[in-house]
Amino acid sequence: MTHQDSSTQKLETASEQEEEEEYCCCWCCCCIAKGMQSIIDALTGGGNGGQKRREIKGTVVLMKKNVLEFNDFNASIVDRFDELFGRGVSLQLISSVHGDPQNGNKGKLGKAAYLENWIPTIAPLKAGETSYDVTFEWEEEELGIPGAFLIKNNHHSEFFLKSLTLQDVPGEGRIHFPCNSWVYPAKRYTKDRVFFTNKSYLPHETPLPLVKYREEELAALRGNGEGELQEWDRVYDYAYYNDLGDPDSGADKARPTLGGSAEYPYPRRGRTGRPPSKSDPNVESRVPLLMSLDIYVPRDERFGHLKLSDFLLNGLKAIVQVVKPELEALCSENRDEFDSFDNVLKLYDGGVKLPGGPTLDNLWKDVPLDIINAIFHTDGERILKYPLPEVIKESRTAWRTDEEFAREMLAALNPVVISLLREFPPRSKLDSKIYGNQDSSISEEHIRHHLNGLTVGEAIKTNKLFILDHHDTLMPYLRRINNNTASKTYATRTILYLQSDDTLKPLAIELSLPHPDGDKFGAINKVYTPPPADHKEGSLEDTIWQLAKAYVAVNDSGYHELITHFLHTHGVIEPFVIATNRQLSIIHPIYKLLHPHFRDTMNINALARQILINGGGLVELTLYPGKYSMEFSSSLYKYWNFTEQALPQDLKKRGMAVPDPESKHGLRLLIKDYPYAVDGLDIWSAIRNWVADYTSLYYKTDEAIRSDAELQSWWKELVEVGHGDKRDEPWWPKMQNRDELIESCTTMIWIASALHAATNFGQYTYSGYMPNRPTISRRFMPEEGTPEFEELRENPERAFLRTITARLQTLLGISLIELLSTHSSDEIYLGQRDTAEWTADLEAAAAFERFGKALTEVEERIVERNGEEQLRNRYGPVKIPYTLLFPTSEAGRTGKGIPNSITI
Ligand SMILES: *[C@@H]1O[C@H](CO)[C@@H](O)[C@H](O)[C@H]1NC(C)=O
Ligand SMILES: *[C@@H]1O[C@H](CO)[C@@H](O)[C@H](O)[C@H]1NC(C)=O
Ligand SMILES: CC(=O)N[C@H]1CO[C@H](CO)[C@@H](O)[C@@H]1O
Ligand SMILES: [Fe+2]
Repeated sequence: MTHQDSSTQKLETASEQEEEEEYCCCWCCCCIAKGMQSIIDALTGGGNGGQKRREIKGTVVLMKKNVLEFNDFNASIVDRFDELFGRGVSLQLISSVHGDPQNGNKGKLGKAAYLENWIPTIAPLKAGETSYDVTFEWEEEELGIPGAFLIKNNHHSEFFLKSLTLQDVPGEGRIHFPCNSWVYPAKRYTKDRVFFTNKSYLPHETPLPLVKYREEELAALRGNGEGELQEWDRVYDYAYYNDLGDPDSGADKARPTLGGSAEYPYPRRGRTGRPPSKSDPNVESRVPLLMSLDIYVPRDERFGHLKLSDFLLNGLKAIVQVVKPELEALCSENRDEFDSFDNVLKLYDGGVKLPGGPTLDNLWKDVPLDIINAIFHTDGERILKYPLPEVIKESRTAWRTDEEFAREMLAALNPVVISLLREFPPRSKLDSKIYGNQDSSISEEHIRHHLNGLTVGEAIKTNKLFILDHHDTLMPYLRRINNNTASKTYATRTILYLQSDDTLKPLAIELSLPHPDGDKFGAINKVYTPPPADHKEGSLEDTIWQLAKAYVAVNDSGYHELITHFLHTHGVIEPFVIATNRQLSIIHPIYKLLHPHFRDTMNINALARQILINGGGLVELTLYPGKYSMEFSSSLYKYWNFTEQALPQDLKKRGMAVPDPESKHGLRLLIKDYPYAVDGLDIWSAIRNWVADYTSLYYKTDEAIRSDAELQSWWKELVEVGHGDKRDEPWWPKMQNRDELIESCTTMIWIASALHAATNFGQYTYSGYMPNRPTISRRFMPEEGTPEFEELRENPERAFLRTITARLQTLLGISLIELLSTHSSDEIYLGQRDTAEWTADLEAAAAFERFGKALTEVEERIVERNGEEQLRNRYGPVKIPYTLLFPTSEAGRTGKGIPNSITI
């Protein structure tokens, strides 16, 4: 502790004592005393030797705790009891002009003021905000213009402080302080809570009296790295994913720690500081599942809004606590199989009757019935009803066509893997010393007659061949998955041909297994081709081809959930959330730019670690890599490249676009009707223009970037700690100029908003009907001469359904994705903010308004394109328009809408 720090502390103690003396036993006494004082002041010309003393009127907006928590009856009783005694909330303005030399030149403090008209609410459980008047005494000459304020909560329970607004500040007019923070009783903090106005300052431009407050606030948010963090803590810190397993419950529940090793690299998550497990000191103990979903996240990361918290928490709780055991009981009672597609369709017509019974009845107690009813469309009868997924709304069979199979690689949930085929046959990048020959066995003979007379060489040269390549990523895991889980699956390669109408036609599917004698013998490949054009539906050839496509879909759906969705959006963003809050002050312009894109992300990720991606969680239960799911996700982080997450870079890398100055956005798409890319580039450009406009207001030169100490610490920590396992990658931007700042912030915003939306909100649309995108395959392609092969011939539907995801996993899986595909009613979409007063800078606000307009124009273009019949990939045989990158949405499961951040 420096000398200066200790003197500061002494002074603070002194000022606290002063306040104690002023403290009155009840509100009324205070009011009377204060009123008397102002009368005396008025009579004597002010209490301070003729100083010009003014009153500044202000309004505080806050929400009380019980408004958000229906069931927290204890809190509301204590709260009301407390109000009778009139303990207060005190506020002190802080000067932005005059420092106190005796207090480290920190801005001088005004006199404490108290909330007035704190009227006990008549209906204390009603949701919403309440406003309170507050009147500050302010010695204009001595204090100048306020730039921040201190607040102390002397109540027993916390409240959510939304904002303070001052009217008629001399020389300034209106001043707004956005707060959006939970303020706990004063004893929870070592320093009083401080809030700043909505002005932005680069670090060196901060008014001197505010500098110390700025630094202290960041230090408080960084914490000291020690101890278990508590509900009221606001500390942002890093940890490995060492909380997924539960070794105390047995060796089969243990999972490797992800992050911090070359073997299992992973992005960091938020630290909770929970004690280690008993069996392994390097593994964090878990919160017992049935007790609570209360995992520490910094207080203001916890859902501060009613709708999402109710909806998501209760929804997940209901799935794990009620639906899962019910379904397990049900599926063990009956056989765990669907026998026909009709049988599957009954899910959506009649629903699933849950067995109930005394043991199960008990489970329902914890989750309010109205919530279960609302979320699972039950009606008290314990029938789970699922809405009809869009993919089978128009036609019950269109999903099985080759055109739809291929189209979903361009316009459905996982449109980010398909790439241009540059060499034939496709070669593997796996190390042949370890994996032997992993090159493809697809030959010219397999595909030649589908190329409209072109040779394979000519088709490659004219950019007509594409590939969905799920070979190299999976092969190293395949032996373990097939041997140690219930899954029986393949690594896959699918070759597609681009037809003149811009649709893709699958020409060959290769299914590969590791060699039974060992990796070094290479892969065992089998190639399947579509049945002849005159084939009969349900014929043997047709069934085999449908199964081959199903294995591809299985592979793709695992990749989608674990890599595209969780790792590439949820997982990689969390370190940005942490680094930003630790290193960029809330008054830093880049903090203001990025903060909306971090809303709720730490919280949903904490829930995910608790019940989705944990050992034995819903992800392991419903996806084919089973207990290797997160390990597999970690193995793919090795290939993650931040700069490549920029959409234009991603498209170029996959060969889906080439630079072309003549084309819109400077890129020519090789498949013109590639809905994800077409709409995505419009959104990308809108974000980039906004980021460039906004940052240019604050950084006039590249030097300004280099000399911004907070910005430099932010980036350094993000790279070296947050993504520390990849700190030595050469591609990290060095954050030395404005271009790097613009490109990096655009990429971050893109990942958190559009990329996540494109891969998240169509989940039920396409996967709600499991045969379209099965998540598990339970047996291999039947070989001729086996009973399974006979079944394939005799009863193709049953054979298909016995191969893909079983009934229990299907029901659980679609319950989950239905929840995850839904927007809560208080979602905030790209181009929107929770308050118009997020910044005091008029130019920044105007730039933001232009961003909103640009997005509205993007919406119009999307609607137009969806109306153009020749753009066949936007609808496909299933007739689902491509809306996943349509910026706004209503609440509910709409298949559109780009929330600012990853909230679900
Ligand atoms: C296959 O599984 C068995 C039993 O789970 C195990 O003993 C064996 O080591 C596994 N082999 C491979 C190659 O993973
Ligand atoms: C990372 O991505 C950038 C941009 O696409 C690319 O230029 C670079 O080669 C990539 N680096 C690696 C190591 O993959
Ligand atoms: C989980 C998953 O989807 N696995 C694989 C699907 O196929 C590709 C290509 O080999 C792999 O990279 C994925 O890992
Ligand atoms: Fe998500």
